[in-house]
Amino acid sequence: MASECNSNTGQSLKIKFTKLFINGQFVDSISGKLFETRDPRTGDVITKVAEGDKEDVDLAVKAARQAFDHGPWPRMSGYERGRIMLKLADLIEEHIEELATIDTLDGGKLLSNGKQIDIPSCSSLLRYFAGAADKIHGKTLKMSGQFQAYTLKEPIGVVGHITPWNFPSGIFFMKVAPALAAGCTMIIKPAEQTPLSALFYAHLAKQAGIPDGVLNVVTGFGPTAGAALASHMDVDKVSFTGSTEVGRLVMEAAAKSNLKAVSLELGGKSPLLIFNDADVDMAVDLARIAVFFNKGEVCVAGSRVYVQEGIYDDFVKKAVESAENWVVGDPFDPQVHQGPQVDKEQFEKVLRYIDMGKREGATLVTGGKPCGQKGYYIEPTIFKDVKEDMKIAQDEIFGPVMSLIKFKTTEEAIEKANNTKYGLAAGIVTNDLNIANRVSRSIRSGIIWINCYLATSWDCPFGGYKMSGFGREMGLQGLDKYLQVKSVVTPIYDSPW
Ligand code: TXE
Repeated sequence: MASECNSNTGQSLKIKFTKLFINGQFVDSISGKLFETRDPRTGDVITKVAEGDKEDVDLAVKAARQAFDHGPWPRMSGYERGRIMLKLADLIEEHIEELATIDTLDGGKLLSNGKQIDIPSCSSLLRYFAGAADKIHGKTLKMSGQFQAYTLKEPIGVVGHITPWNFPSGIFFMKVAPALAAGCTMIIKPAEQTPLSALFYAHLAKQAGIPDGVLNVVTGFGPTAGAALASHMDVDKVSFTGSTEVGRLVMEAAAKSNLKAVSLELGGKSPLLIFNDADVDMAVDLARIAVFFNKGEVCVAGSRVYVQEGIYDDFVKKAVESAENWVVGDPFDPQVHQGPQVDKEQFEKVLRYIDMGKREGATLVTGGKPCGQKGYYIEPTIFKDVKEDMKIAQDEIFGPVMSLIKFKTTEEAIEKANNTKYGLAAGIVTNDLNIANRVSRSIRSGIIWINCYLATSWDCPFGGYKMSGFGREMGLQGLDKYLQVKSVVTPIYDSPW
């Protein structure tokens, strides 16, 4: 199936892949059903995509099981797997423009970010884990008594990856790259809002030489296709990124089925703490990126901004000016900083929270309204005088909404920062090394940025504390979660040692 799409700025894109990818082939869903994926700039349908359900997941799992139990992928050397992954990385680089365009059209992400950040990071993730594929080693153990042992690191098996829509490419490879390196086979269920790039990656994986059945993509909805994957008896692990509510369902499904391994990367409400000694202009720039980058649809968004009382008023004034210079518009336009929210549901959710903030008594200092005649655009919004117990200070809004809260002392800042059910990230802006060290050790979250924000890389583990989930992605820890450890024990007689 193919269809033509034109953006406001004239790009023309032919959508090539809209079917499920199972056992190396693009196929219709068993039911023959299709669902629409929409352009968030207008709400118009881009194309229709095959709607996978339980029966399709069964087929994909069967293919992945066969490829794991009898196929070459887990059995070939890590070096050989790495070589094929490097080929896939090269193919992605050859298609940067097209892939970035797909994610912009499907998810409203800035094309410039896609070309410079999202898509290049996919090839980097593949290259990093390709390099690790032939360095997966066990250990030798001198046991007590007359035994010795060695450990084998083996791929965990068939993996189900359930991904969200905010980084359709990056999160796909945060999961797929380490799983491939480990020798796993897999089924990916991309978010229904942004299914298109995942299907393109399936096509490139085949071209790169990844054997049939190793990488399958089942597009469809969460409560059907996603739930079928999480509760499948023949899936050995499920790796999920999405909301905390659905993370709980995925874990329940895993527990109620075959106790498959689970890793969860969930929501956040990350604090950004700005101390009196900070350079206010620099802090404002960081806060703007922390909250408004990718239209606030970022799990680590620093949406609770705590500012120490000495610079609070100055910060508020400059933050408002800075938000008002943040350009909202067509994400294909290189002058634009913020595109539309991903869909109508998220657009309405963000507007509901803005309304709630006003009703709760926070002071709206800028933004607060949709913008444009059509599509899901929202003005960068700032509330000041936010109180800890307000919903806008506690819930993940996942939109361009900054909540400003004043604090007096470092102790108070730490207490407030930890006053959340989440624990994904935090930021600290100060030149005082003692404050930076003390606060970074006191905050319960998986990543702390000091005088920077959103800096991530494939070699830096990423994941949450508390209700932001567990398990780390990226880095060598990201590889470990796709590996099992087996101890092999043997008696040893007459050893001199
Ligand atoms: O997420 P869902 P939604 C947060 C953010 C956002 C909210 C809701 O606050 O506003 O979640 O977004 C699949 N069994 N994050 O509703 O539903 C679904 O098809 C198995 C934070 O889009 O969690 C999709 O592939 N799978 C987050 C994926 O789960 C199910 C990124 C995520 O969708 C399922 C996204 C089920 N029962 C949203 N139900 C982050 N951590 O970055 C749904 N899914």
